[in-house]
Amino acid sequence: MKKLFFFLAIVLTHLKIYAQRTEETINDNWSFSISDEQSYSSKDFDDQKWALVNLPHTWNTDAYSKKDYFRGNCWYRKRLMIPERLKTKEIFIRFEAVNSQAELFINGKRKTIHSGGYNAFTIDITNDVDFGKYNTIAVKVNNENKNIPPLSGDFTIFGGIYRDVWLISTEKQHFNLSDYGSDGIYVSTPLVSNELAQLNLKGSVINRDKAAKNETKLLIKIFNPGKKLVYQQEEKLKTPFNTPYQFSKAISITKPELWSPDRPSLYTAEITLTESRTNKVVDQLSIPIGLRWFSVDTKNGFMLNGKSLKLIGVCRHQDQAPLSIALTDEMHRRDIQLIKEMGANFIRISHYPQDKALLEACDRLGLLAWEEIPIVDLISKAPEFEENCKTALIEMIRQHYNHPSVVMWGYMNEALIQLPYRYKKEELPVYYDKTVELAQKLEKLLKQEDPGRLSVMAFHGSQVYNETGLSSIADIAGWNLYQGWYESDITGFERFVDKEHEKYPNRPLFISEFGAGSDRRLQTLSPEVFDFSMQWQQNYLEHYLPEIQKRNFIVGATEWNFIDFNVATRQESMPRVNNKGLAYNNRSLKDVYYYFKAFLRKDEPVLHIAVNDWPVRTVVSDSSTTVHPVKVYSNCASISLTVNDQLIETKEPANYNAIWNVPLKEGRNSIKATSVWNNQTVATESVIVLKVVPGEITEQNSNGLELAINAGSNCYFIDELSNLCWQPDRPYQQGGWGYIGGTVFRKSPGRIGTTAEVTGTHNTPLFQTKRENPDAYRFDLPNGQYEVELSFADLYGNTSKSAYDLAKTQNESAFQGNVFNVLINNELVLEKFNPATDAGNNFALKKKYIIKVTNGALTVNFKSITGNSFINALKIRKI
Ligand code: GCB
Ligand code: CA
Repeated sequence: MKKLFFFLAIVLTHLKIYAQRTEETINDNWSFSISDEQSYSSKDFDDQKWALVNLPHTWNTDAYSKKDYFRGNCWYRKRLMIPERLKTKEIFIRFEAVNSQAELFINGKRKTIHSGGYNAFTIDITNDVDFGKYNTIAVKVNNENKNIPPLSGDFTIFGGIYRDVWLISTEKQHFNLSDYGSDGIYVSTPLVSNELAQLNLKGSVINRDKAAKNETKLLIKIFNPGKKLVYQQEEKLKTPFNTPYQFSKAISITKPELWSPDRPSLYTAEITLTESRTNKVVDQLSIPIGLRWFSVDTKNGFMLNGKSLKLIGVCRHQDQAPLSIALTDEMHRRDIQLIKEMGANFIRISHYPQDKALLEACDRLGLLAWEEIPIVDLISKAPEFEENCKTALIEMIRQHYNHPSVVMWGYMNEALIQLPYRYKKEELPVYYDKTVELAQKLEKLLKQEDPGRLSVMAFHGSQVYNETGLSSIADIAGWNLYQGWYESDITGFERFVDKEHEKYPNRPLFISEFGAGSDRRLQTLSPEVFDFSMQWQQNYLEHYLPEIQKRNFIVGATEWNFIDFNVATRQESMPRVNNKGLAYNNRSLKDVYYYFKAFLRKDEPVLHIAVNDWPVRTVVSDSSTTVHPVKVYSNCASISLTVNDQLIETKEPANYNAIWNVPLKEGRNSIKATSVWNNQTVATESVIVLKVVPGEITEQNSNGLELAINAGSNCYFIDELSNLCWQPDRPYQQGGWGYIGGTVFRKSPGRIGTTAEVTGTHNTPLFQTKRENPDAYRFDLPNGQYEVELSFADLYGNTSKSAYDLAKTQNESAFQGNVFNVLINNELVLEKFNPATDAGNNFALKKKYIIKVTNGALTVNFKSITGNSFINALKIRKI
C-alpha cells in the first residue's frame, strides 16, 4: 500500500493533470412563445404547449412579407441537466448574441438583463444551478427597446436568440470570463517590424476556491505559423480568493512572419494556468495572433507592414432567407470565402458586430476589417442610450480584440441623417451638439480600450458633418456616397471627394459605401439612373472603382452591399429587399461580382461572360438577324469572342470589360471567350437563349403570340414565375405596334417611375412605371380574336420612401383624381375609370377583354376626364 501511495505521489507531481474548462453548445430543444407573461420566468411554468425550436432562432420571418414585423417580447425556455460531476466547477452560460435585449432567469431567479443585440455576454450561474438535476433557463427577449442602438436603420431588427448559446464549466481558478463577454486575455502588438515584434499579453485570473493556497502558475507559449515553439515563459501568480488578479507580459519575437491579406500567417499563443498546490492544469486558452503594423495618411493611404495597400472590399449584412439572421457558422465563413475569392482585401462589418465565425475566417483567409457598433441614423438624448452605446463599444473591442484582421473600430453611421425628419428645425442644434458630444466620448473610450487601432465613422453625403465638426473626430472619415443612384449625376462623386480633399487635405477619406440596386427581372439596352436594371448597377460600379483607384487620399472603399439583404420597411422594385448586392441573397453571384474580381485579382486570370443575370433574352425583330450586346469581365490582355463557332472579334478590355454586339439566332447560342494568361490559353463558355417577338405581326407569326409591353419603362421585365418577358415601351410605327403620344411617368425629377411599393401583384416593377396621357397603343395585326389585358396602378399619391433616398418627389400636392375613359377599337371598356378611388393608390388592377378585330388593327385609346390618363402595362394574345 505504502509503495503504491509513493508511486502515485510521484506520478502526481510529474504528470500534469488536465482538468480544464469544457464548452458545449446548448442550442437544441428550446421552447418558444411569442406571447409575454411574467410567469414564464418561473421554474415550474408548464411550457409543454410552446413551440419547440433549435437555436440559432428568430421569430421575425414575418419581415419577409410585411413591413410591420413583430417587435416586442418573446420567451425562450429550456430544461437543462447539470450533472453532479460538475459540482466542484464554476458554471457559465454564454450567449453569442440576442437581439436586442435579453432578461435571463435561472430556476426562476432573475440573473441579468443584457442590452444590445450584436455582442456576446457571459453569465456566472454557479450559485444558481442545482447539480444532478434539471434546471430551468428562461430568457425574455425584446426587439423594440427605444434606448438600444440602432434606433433606426435600413435593416430589419430580427428578434431572437440568433447565435450560439454555450454552457461553460471551469475549475475554481480560471481566466476571467466576466469581462464584457471576452476571453479574458488580450494580445496587442504595440510594435512590429520586419526584425522584431513586441507583443503584450494581458488578462486576469479569478480564484473562487477559498481553500486554495492562492498561488497559480501562468505558462505562456507562443508557436509560430509552422507550429514551432518560439517563446515560453512561466511565472508564479498570487491569486487571492475572489479578487481578479491582473497580469501583463511583454513578449518579443525576432524576425516575425508577418500577417497580411496575401499571407495571413497566424501565430498561436497558448496560455496555461496551473494550480501550484496540486500542479493541476486548471485553465488553458489558445489564441491565434497575427503580427502586422499599419498606419494611414493622405499621401500613402493605408500602409500595411510598411507598404501602401489600397483597401477595397465590401460591406456585409448578416442575413440570408429563409433563416434571416439565424445563420450557421458555415454560412458566415462561406461569405468571407466569396469575398476573398473576389480579390477584396477589406470588409466593413456593417452596421454591427457580427459572428465570431466571421472574424475567425477573416483572420485565417486574410481580409482586413472595420467593425462597428450600430449607432445608425440618429441618436437619443437619453442617458440610458449613451450607456448602451458605451457598453456596446467596450464589448465589441474586448470580444474581438485578438483578431489581427480588425484594423478599424467604427461607432456611428450617418448619425445625422434622420434627425431632420424626426425633429423640428429649432430642435436640431441640440441634437447635433449631443451627437458630437457622444462621438467625442466614444472616441476617447475607443482609444482607451484600444490605442493600437484606427477609429472611423461613416457619413452620408451632406456638409452637416463638417459643419458640426463630427467629421473631424475619428482618425478616418468614411463617406457613404450614392451619386448616380439617389442623386442623378454620377460624376458628382468625383466632385464631392475632390472638394472634401481640398478642404481637408490631411484627412484620410474612406468611401464606406457606394452602390446601386439591381433586380434580375429588369434588363435594358438603355440603362438609366435608378431604374433597378442589372445594367445600371454595372455602369455605376464601373464608374466608381477606377475613380476610387485613382485617388491616393481615398484610403479605401467598400461597396454597399455584398448581398441583397432584408429590410422590412423598404419598398422599391423588390419590396423588403435592399438589392444593391454583388450577390443575390442566396449568394449566387451577380455578373458584376466578376467586374470586382477582374479589377482586383492580379494573381490569376478572370474571364467571365456576363450573361448569367440575363441568360434568356427576348428581342423585337424587324429583320432576320438580331444583334445583342455581350459583355465580358476580364483582367486578361486581349479576348476573342466566338458566337456559334464564328469568331466575332478580338478586343482589348478597357476598365476590365469589353462589349461585343453579336448576331444571335433564335434559340440557343453558344458564346465562347478565349484569352491567354502567362502563355496559357484560358477559355470559358456560356449560353444565351434568344426568343423573338415580331416587330410586324403577320398571319404566320401571330399564332400563339403573346405580346406584352412594360408601358413607360426602358426595361424588359421578366416575370420569373411564368417566364413571360414584357418588352420595353416603344413608339408605334406603321405596320408595327407601340404607343402613340404620352410621356414617361416620373415621380421624382430625372427618375423613371416610382419606388413606392405596389401591392396586389408579385410583378411590382411592372406596375412601378407607366405611360401617362397616351393617345393610344396601336397594334397592326391580322383579323381575329384577341385577348387584351390592361394593367393599372395610380402612382400619384403620397407614399413614404426610404430615408436614405434624398430625392424630392413631385405631384405631392392635393390632387383631384385621375379619371379617364379607355376604349378598345372605339368600344368603351372602362368608363370614368378612377383606379385610385377603386382600389387606392399603388394597387395593381388588371382587366382582360376578348376583342374581335375586323379592320387589321387593335387600338387602345385613353381619354382623360380629370387629371391624367395612364397605363402601366398591357398585353395582347391571339386566341
Ligand atoms: C446608407 C446606409 C445603409 C443603407 C444604404 C442604402 O447610406 O448606411 O444602411 O442600406 O445607404 O442602400 O440606402
Ligand atoms: Ca410599366
